Amino acid sequence: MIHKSPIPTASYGVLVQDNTKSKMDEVAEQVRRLGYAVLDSGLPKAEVSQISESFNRMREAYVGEYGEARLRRAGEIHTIRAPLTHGVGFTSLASNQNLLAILKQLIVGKFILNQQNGIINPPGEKYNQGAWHRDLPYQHFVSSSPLAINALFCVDDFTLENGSTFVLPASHLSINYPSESYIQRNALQIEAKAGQYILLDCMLFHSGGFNRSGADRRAVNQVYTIPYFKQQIKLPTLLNKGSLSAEEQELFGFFFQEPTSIQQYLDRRI
Ligand SMILES: O=C(O)CCC(=O)C(=O)O
Repeated sequence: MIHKSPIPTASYGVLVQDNTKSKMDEVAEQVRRLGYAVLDSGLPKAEVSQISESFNRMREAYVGEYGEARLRRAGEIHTIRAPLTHGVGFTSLASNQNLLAILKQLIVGKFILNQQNGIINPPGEKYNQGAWHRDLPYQHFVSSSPLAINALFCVDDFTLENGSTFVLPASHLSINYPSESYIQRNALQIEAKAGQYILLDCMLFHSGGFNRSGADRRAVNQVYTIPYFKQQIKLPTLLNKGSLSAEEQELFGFFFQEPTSIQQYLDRRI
């Protein structure tokens, strides 16, 4: 951002101030205040390329399995549900250590992965994420700390041309969806590199942009919530528990499934 004069450093009348000691603290503070920030995954370039290749293979297999016509009818042709249940590479995007460190700062207490989706923003075409929404849709409230965070992993660079994500800064702190004129005056488009996460407080209004480039713009979102929220798809029934660490089992919801009987509830209490 360009300023006409230096940003003042002095203040008065201040009794309480936030402090940051690291880059991670800065990211967390920005998510709390503005509702969005960009976070480095720390993944080497070679791994990001592998994810990019796996993404295309997974997409082909997914469309093969569920059928293009059916996915189009369901408005799902640009989405791949639950990539981590399809095989290689995508579990680690959901349990990335930089990401978990930030989530621990942002969400008070325990959290689980509510959903993971491959998202394709196709060139020159509308798609299902290209409209303003909250990731807790139909919800109108403010909370003092986030109940849900979306971490959108950029498989490709997110650029102004290929429809990188628009946000309405700080809109997670207001109940209503703002007026048309407010949106036009205050929307910002975020740029990020392949291998970075765009973090969004799930109550922040955001929208994918129109892709004017010649290529797909791909991403994998992971939405984390406090465990009181239902998962989009019951992940523990689709994952091999034995292949996951204890931390991943907790993260993917294995310990938070609702008991199916009073007996099971009582057994768990003991
Ligand atoms: O595709 C995008 O830029 C936005 C994705 C999105 O809206 C979401 O993950 O909820």
